[in-house]
Amino acid sequence: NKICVIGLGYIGLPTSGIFAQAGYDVHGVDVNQDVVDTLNKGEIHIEEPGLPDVIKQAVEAGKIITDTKPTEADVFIIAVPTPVHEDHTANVTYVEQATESILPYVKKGDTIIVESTIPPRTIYDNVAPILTKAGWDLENNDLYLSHCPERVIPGKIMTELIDNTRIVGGYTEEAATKAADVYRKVVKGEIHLTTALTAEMAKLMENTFRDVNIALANELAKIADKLDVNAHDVIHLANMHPRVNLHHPGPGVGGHCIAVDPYFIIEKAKDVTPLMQAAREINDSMPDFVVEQVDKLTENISNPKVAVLGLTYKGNVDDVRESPAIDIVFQLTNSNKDYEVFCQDPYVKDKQVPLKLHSLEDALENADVALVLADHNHYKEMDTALFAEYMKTPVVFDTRNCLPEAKGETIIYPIGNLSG
Ligand code: SAJ
Repeated sequence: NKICVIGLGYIGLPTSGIFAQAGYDVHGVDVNQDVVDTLNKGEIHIEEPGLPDVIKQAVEAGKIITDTKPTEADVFIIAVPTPVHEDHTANVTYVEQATESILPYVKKGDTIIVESTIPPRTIYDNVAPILTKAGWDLENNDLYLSHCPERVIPGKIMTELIDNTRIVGGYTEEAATKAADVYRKVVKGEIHLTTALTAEMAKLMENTFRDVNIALANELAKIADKLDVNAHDVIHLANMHPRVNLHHPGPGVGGHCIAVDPYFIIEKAKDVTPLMQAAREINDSMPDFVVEQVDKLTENISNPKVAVLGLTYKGNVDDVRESPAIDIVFQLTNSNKDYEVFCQDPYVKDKQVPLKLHSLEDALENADVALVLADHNHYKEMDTALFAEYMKTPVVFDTRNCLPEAKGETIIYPIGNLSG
């Protein structure tokens, strides 16, 4: 059995690894020659716990071969990105190009699965027409086309790929059955069969649910600032109710999923999505709110030195894409308050960001304020005595509510309430 995986990023590469482990011959495809060369050496170009060993073993055993072009296979999995245009509409070009790229290689009876996150109706309106134009009769299952959205969380991809439930949305019922058979070989979680359109919407609603709930928590942080109440105490107590699960406020929603996916619904239903649109605005406004709070904390200080701890979009990952922390750093450095900003992040390497990175001690040394923007375990387990030891004034603004209790003279402010 042969699988051809198109797109070897955060989803395609782990998926290739897991199918190779299950005994499949995997032909991985990436348009980037450097990625192909790296993988054929048994090395990897992304960071994800557990992934390097799986890929190394599979490449050494000849179970994964990588190329810039697809090849004949029984199953094709498309896992390419769907970025957004400036106007927030989805760019499905890569999905369309990936579909076109397999046309010379597909044969009757093959299974084609799109895992990329796509706006509702993309399978029917964009992907299927490419295949039907090439002469394949999808209604009669010449090819089995389906959408099986990925739902794994960065940092835990290798376990979630196996344990999570999967939604398998077929172009036809038979297509869903075929795709489910493919995943049954590797997935321990339940597999639910539905239509391609329902699968598209279910995936998008999962991330939208989270975006809207985070917006509610962020709005609470702003209310807390106005009414002088601690938002985290409110959340902690409200969540003791059996049917309440308030999310956590923070410096904004980053990453390439939650901050993007609601737009895929909004673009198809602009008039009836005021809640989703407001949630996006609220979450996008958080970097401004954080900068305003830093302004307040440094009100009487000229040329304040700010130590920024954490640049990634969330804790314990190395991903800085769409990270609100980067936005905050640039707002501070470009502000007319002459901030001196020293950034530190245990996961981020110099070449990933157009910023100079420092050690924790150098960042804190003589700083007026420390600003925590990612909830890395390093900070959760940090000795808070370090703040008083290195900083000029041990004032800490923990936008993630992740630090242990303050020791000595250190004051730790939560997001939304500068009176603590
Ligand atoms: N965040 C908050 N407050 C919270 C929770 C999260 O501010 O209470 C922030 C995070 O710090 C981060 C952003 O939201 O900046 C998103 O982080 P996340 O951990 O919620 O999600 P992602 O983007 O890493 O992964 C999500 C997951 N979706 C859901 O949990 C519904 C994952 O399962 C999906 O596979 C992934 O999107 C995707 O690829 O779509």
